[in-house]
Amino acid sequence: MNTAAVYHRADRSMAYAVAKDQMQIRIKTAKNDVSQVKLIHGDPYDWSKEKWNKHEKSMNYKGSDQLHDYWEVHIEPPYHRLRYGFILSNKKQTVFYGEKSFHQQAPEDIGEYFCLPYMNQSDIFTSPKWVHDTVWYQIFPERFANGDSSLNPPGTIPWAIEEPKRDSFFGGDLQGVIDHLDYLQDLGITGIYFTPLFEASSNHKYDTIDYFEIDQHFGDKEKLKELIRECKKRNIRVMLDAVFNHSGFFFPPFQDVLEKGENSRYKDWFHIWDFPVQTTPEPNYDTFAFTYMMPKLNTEHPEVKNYLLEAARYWAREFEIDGWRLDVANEVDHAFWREFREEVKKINPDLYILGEVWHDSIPWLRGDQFDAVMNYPFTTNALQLIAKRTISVQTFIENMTRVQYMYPEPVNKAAFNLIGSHDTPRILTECGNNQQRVKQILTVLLTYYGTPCIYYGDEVGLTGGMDPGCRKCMEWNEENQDQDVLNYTKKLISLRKNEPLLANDGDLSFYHISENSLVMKRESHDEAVLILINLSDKKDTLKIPYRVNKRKTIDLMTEEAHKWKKGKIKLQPQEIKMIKIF
Ligand code: ARE
Repeated sequence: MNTAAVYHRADRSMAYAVAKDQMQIRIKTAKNDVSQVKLIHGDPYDWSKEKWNKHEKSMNYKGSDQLHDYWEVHIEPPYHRLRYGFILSNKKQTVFYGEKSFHQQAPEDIGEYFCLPYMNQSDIFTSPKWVHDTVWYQIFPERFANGDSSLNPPGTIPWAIEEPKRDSFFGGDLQGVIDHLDYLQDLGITGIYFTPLFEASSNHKYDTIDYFEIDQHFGDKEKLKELIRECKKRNIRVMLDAVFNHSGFFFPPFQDVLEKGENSRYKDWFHIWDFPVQTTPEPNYDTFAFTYMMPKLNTEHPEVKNYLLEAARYWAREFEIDGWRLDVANEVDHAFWREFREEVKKINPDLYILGEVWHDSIPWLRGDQFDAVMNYPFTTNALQLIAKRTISVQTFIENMTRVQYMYPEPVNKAAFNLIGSHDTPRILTECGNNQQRVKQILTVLLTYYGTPCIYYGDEVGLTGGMDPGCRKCMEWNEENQDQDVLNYTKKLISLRKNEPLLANDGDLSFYHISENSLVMKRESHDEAVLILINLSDKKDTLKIPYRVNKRKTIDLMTEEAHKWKKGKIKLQPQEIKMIKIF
């Protein structure tokens, strides 16, 4: 047995409470090495002089990535505490694996076992329940709709008459969003994520000048209140974008430092290397990336922290927003985010805290900082398999399984899944203008667990490369909209809303039974939905290893009974099927 590949740690990703009396324990072993894993567990205080009163429970094989098999088990320790170890077996040997080492058999010394000392309610990772049922729509306000031309910035270009450049303005504003809320309600989305709305000089507003003011070209606070009111009428939640890692160049405190240098009362609000401050040939202060126009804020400074936390509280309290998306969240200190969470949850315990982190984000997802992160690993893998065809079905399954087991299940079920954003090329462009591939990738997005987000315009076939290409004006002329993809998107959102298994009631796993077709399974108790996508230009017949005899099955796309032929499903080239078994 490859014991070097066996890994477990009693931390928040492999051993955690999902409820006061429900523990989830995971372990990973070398791929195809171990045939059985048993959890051996007992109460830390329930052992007699002779021997510890131990119990055994088989663990379930859940899936594999390139190197490991993943095993999982739920247990309900009566006294919310636990000592435990693992009995691993394959054809050749059986070993015990505990906190200290391997043994030929389960040791008597309780100190050899992993320990979960007590499951306190406040240590249990929770995210707002409403998020699990939300379908998001991301709006880049400058490009969604121009509802009030009196607000147009100087040099505003007529809507959509040309490709956006880095410094283009087309006059999108909040009134334009209000004017199209019926369109969004008809689409079926139930949450809007706005990129920044606050006063800033650029068209993207990530260069904040005033954290307490709506950008004059988007509208004003009354207009935002009207928008949020109109959204609430339509059961649409609203999430704003907080840019706390850096300010804009024209943020008055930074301007004060530029003017007064070391004599400025704000000199410690930023990471200035030395004075006088210079911006060329390179800035002599920390910035976002290498952009001198975005000086990094010193969020460890009490005045900066209090200023930004007041902004976070203000918009949550006065405008009853439902969520904060946190820009460049991974570069702000953890202490700031812990206090941020405390403060905003005091105002609204159900406020969704979404961090923008493009890499392994477990340091922010232990329950004390973010509720979720933007799931860019999902984005990358979905695009590579379906849009670009640069990875195989097997690699996709292995990559997604790896991501699944990097995080506790409650984290996966609140993950913000996206296939495109204002920072990535448009999915239709990534799919080589292949409409069927867009439908396939939208299917994966809207049947995956977590909370899905559609980037404005993807539903009507907007194209575009990297920023600024991916920020074209929304297409409102129906003749130029891809009505087929629009209707398909509506259908998927409706299916997700009406079939809880497709949202977050069901576990998620993959069947690797074909290299041409992706097969996902959403399952809860004795019901399941199979999502089958034939990625090839050939027919594909799939033998489904799921007990279907004497079960009702329905094709969710056609709403007709599905006739199995000896447990096989035939897919036409590029066909998408969703079969419910109940
Ligand atoms: C734009 C261009 C730049 C150009 C710059 C010049 O994209 O190429 O150099 O203009 O001014 C905002 C604007 C952007 C602007 C940027 C800088 O929206 O249009 O850039 O400001 O002025 C990383 C960060 C991630 C960040 C992305 C952009 O980790 O946090 O880079 N995303 C947020 C917002 C952006 C915003 C900013 C940050 C700044 O969502 O919209 O940009 O507030 C890999 C890496 C990621 C990397 C990702 C994208 O996957 O793992 O870390 O994200 O690529 O590059």
